[in-house]
Amino acid sequence: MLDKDFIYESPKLTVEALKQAIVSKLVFDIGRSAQEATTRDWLNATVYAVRDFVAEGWIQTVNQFREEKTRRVYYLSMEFLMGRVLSNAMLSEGVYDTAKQALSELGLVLEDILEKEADPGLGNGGLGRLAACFMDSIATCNLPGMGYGIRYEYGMFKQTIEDGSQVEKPDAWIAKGAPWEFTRASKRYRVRFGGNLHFEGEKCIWTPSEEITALAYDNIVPGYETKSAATLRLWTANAGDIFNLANFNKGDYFGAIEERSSIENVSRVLYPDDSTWAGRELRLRQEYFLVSASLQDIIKRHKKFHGGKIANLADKVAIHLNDTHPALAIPELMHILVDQEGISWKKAWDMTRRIFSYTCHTLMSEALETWPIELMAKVLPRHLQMIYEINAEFLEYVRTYVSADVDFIRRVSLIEEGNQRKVRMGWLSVVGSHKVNGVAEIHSDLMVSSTFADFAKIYPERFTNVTNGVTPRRWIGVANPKLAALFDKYIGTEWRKDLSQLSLLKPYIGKPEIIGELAKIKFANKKRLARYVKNTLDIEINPNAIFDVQVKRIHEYKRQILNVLQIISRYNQMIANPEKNWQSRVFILAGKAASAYYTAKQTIRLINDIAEVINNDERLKGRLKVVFIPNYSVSIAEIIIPAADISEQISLAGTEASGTSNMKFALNGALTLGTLDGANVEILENVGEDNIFIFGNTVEQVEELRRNGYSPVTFYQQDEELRQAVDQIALGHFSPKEPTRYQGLIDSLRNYDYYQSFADFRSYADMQAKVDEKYQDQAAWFNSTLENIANMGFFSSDRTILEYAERIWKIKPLKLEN
Ligand code: B1N
Repeated sequence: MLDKDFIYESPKLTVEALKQAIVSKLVFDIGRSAQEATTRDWLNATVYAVRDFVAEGWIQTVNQFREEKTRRVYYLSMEFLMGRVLSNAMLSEGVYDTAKQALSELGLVLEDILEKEADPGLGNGGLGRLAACFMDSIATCNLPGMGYGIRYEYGMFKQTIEDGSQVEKPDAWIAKGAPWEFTRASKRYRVRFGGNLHFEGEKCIWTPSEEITALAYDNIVPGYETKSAATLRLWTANAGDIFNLANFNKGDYFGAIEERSSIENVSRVLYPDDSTWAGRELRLRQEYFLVSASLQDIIKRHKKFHGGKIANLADKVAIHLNDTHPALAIPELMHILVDQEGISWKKAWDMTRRIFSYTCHTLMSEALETWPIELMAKVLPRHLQMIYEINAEFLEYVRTYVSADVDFIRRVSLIEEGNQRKVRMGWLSVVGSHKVNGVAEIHSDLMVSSTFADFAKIYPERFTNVTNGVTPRRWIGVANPKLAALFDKYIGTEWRKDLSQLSLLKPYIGKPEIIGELAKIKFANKKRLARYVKNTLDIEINPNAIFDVQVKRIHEYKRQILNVLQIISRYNQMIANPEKNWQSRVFILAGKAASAYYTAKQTIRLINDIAEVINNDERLKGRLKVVFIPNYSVSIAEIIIPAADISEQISLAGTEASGTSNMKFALNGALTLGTLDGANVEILENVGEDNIFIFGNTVEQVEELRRNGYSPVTFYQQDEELRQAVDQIALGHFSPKEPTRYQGLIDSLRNYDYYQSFADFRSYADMQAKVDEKYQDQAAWFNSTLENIANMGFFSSDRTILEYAERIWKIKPLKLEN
């Protein structure tokens, strides 16, 4: 028996010790000899060895939280886009070089092994990656917090390009083995759906008709240079031994088994929609599955720590909703408190509102979740009933204290009336939370002046801003080791945990030595990307050209099409004036389109079509290239972002809530070419207008154009270069085998252009010319790069998470025992 106070002290990890650990894992855990082991076997053996090392601090953190009975936060998210784990974990634990040496002595190359690791794509884009950066920051800042999500068997699809078009392939990431996770066989909860309700007096009794088991898988998220580690708990649906008894009794063996597989569908696949919303029954089930399993787990843990008491739940627990996707947690908690714990409605509602907070990530109307009443009545009858009750009480409050105006009441009701009545999940999230935040200043301002304007009247103190951030450990440490080494040399190593220290680089601005080193690092990273492009696409790109990069989900509001129009116009000018001293450029684009999003898929095809024509036009002498890199993902971002000179952030003002790639690029020394949208506005404030290329209409100008009846065709007629580019696409210049391929796309632009690409075209093209000009003066360029880096400290996700901790969750970093 171990003494309760026994703390395991690991010996200093030497190369020899790690070597032995890896070989021992290989033989005893994987069952292979060194002679027969594949690279994947070595990867798994290395993971197991490093995992042991991380697990030790993790167990200690978990115990300490338990003993201190501290208030903690639970981050509920349908997406966690964690990326590969091994190199980040080794850097966090300070064993990267040790591992490299140990593997080398075993005759292996660490980089080859790292390349074998699966990149779990359990998220779509910015929202999921933000959740991953937050987990990293929670761990590094020693915050008492834990993430809850779904362990999708198939994450984001793999994108391949066939004949220029996107083709989706399933990503069976678990099939290759998931060596990082711990299966928690004892953590299983029943999640119930369907059935009906009856009342016994005041009491509402729900008799569900279906049941699924949720099984827990834990992922350790190591903190940087701290023993602390956070837990990300992901749920898998398991039919267990629960079958539809009625079917069995009817002798319907097959029906009972069939049901089992339909039940397990709940955690089968991630919905590939970003900033839009697919109102399908399976998605509703997924959302409830996450919520129900997580709340049961949270409450069970709370009771265990607090002598079975639930009355103090709101003092000890904060739950955060990552967008409205887990908003069913609000009626679910009410259901638990009122129906199961017998707490009065009033008390339960008060607790619920103190517990929840909610982040709104988009104002795009097509992303706002609303569930049809009939669907909710079928899948979650008790929750619908709860929502009705919450709504009745809320509307009564509004009528009494805010406004009795019928129109106002209709607008704020949690139930949308009309042909089909629907539950408004955004409204529910606002009403059930004590704080609601947007993700960049401009977005938070728009949130209270547009989408939530009525609610800002009802609850003015509820709305706030917390600007997004990114973790420097992954986005510099892992992705750009050369830049990390440069920082270490000039300002020491603390920037990894306190990014504001990047400002210590300011005295070096204008100093040729550091400028030269920065240029060298950028060049090396560009060569690394050029190698990747050569290997995957067999396209040669010149690392002396400007690498101009737009990588993100393909979406009309992000305006990849504006980039395409500008590339075509540049191409035309180069052909028209071949003798001019053109600055070489490589336009690099990447990103996935939702599988049902036709226009986005057409955009990918168009990019590949223009790439085909441009890359093969010898008149350009290689001075212009266009590359679409397939399957954009966290691991590919790690190669692309450090190699960029220009970061394209060109969404229509007022549409991109924040953006986070804009932050990653600027931190890695790319200059932003962007609109006054999302966090671009704050990047401008931090880096200064001489070090960023801002163009395009402001939110006010965009709105004015809309009000006055925006007419894209006017811009088209007035701008010859724009007109030529548009006409070429329309007439099949880039799709000679199918000249009408882009007819629909172009008609829609000429007639509607909802995201006003035509209106911003001229200022965009002019700003691109300024980019060329500035690049001529390499010293000035890299000085701006350094100005960017030195002023980007604000954009660490550590700053973001500490703001949430202090202002929203009211939790404190833990002082760790040694
Ligand atoms: O969230 C990011 C922001 O930086 C981006 O600007 C924003 O577009 C992104 C439905 C979404 N908003 N909404 C989503 C994702 C999946 C889904 O099913 C909506 N993603 C964002 C982080 O704040």
